[in-house]
Amino acid sequence: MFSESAIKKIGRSETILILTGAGISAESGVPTFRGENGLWKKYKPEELATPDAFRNDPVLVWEWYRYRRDIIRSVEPNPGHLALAAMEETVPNLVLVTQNVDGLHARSGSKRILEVHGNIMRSRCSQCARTLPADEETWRNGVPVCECGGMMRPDVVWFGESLPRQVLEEAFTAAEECDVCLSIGTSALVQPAASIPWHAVQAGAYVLEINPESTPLTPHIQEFVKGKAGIVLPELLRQVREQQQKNPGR
Ligand code: BV8
Ligand code: ZN
Repeated sequence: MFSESAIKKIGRSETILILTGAGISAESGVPTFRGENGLWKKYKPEELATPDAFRNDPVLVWEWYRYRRDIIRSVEPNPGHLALAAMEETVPNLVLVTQNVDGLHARSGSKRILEVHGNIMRSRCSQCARTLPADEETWRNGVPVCECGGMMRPDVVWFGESLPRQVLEEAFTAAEECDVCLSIGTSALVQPAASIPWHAVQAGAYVLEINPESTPLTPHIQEFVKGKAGIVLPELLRQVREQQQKNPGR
């Protein structure tokens, strides 16, 4: 499944940057964006995950986000999430950048997480920018309202919106400083998040991609492992641990 050099590189690395996409939550039962049972099947991304869609029909947009929140509440992190959380225990500087808004990395125990597209379980006031966790929202006529009277929106980054600058800069810096980068379960299409592994490529890091299908990133990296994150990641962790036990010096 993995080359000897990949196992050695990852086993010795002190600085790892991980980018995950919807694919790592697929085995938990959270539909991906573009897959056969993709979230976008009924709607196009441009139709719902945009400021215009929210301006035109906030109740429809919130229906879609509440539907997704219900799915996320009903699922558990899968062995792929858990393997990344376990990895963080032994790698001194591991940064986990996720495009996902489902919060499953935090629920699986990962700590150093950068959520570049926000978090669906939080809402933000369109007027005063106050944020609230989902279970503290006050709903009126199909949308949550803020104490200030403003309408609240899901605290996620929509198409056409900028990513949180601070978080994105941290992700790019981590990509430029890492010696190993893992790109997992992402179609590597959505910018600017998709360019994070490119910064690692340009900085000369060892880049390994785990995905059931190749992506625009695949031709430019050191190793492509075709497979599901929930199967591949626990096996990767096992082989790295085995290699480290055989050769204790990093
Ligand atoms: C911005 C939060 C401008 C909301 C999301 C043309 C060219 C280039 C760019 C653009 C363009 N036209 C428009 C743009 C910009 C646009 C963009 O990149 N569009 C794409 C579609 C071309 N980007 C933006 O709009 C960004 N903002 O550019 O602002 C700007 C600039 C300056 C100043 C002001 C404004 C904002 C993008 C963020 C959008 N928000 N999510 C929500 O969730 O509701 S994006 C959303 O889609 C997800 O968060 C995720 O990031 C993305 C989907 O990507 P993936 O995660 O990769 O998911 P996907 O389904 O695509 O792939 C899943 C993969 O998993 C597949 O490869 C599959 O094979 C694999 N898989 C399946 N099962 C498994 C698996 N892998 C492992 N294991 C498995 N079991
Ligand atoms: Zn407010």
